Amino acid sequence: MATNRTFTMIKPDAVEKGHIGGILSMITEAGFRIVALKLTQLTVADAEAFYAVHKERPFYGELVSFMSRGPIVAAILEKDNAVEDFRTLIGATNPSDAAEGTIRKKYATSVGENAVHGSDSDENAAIEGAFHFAGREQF
Ligand code: DAT
Ligand code: MG
Repeated sequence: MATNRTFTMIKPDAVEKGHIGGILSMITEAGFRIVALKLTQLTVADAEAFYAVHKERPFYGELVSFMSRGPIVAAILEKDNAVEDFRTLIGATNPSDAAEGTIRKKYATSVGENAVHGSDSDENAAIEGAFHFAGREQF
């Protein structure tokens, strides 16, 4: 069953470059409501677990060290058709393939450091959101 929430992270590259405000503006201007929000940092173990599905891929080590190297912004977003519409808003994984008007087109610098995460299914959105936010932190 489709739900109306997704989970996102503004990744360490975008936080380091000062793009938190710009990215949150694109998100809210696209019609998403922020229902949970925090600045936090993934431990190496958190990043390994979050990206466990990629553990056999050659870029896994680099991905884990990148995602744990500095603060991220974690958020839960609400909108009709949230998961799919947010994937459209962020654009392709590789910013050189990302469409005009997408967050990755504007802010990402490489396939490895691509500014934002967006959940790929309703099930993962629920798991990823619950990892970061207690029920009383979700509005
Ligand atoms: P997405 O973040 O668009 O869902 P994904 O789930 O396939 O993409 O991969 C997760 C992250 O792993 C991605 O945001 C960046 C990194 N990654 C994926 N493919 C990569 C590659 N070929 N080289 C380096 N990093 C890669
Ligand atoms: Mg993915």
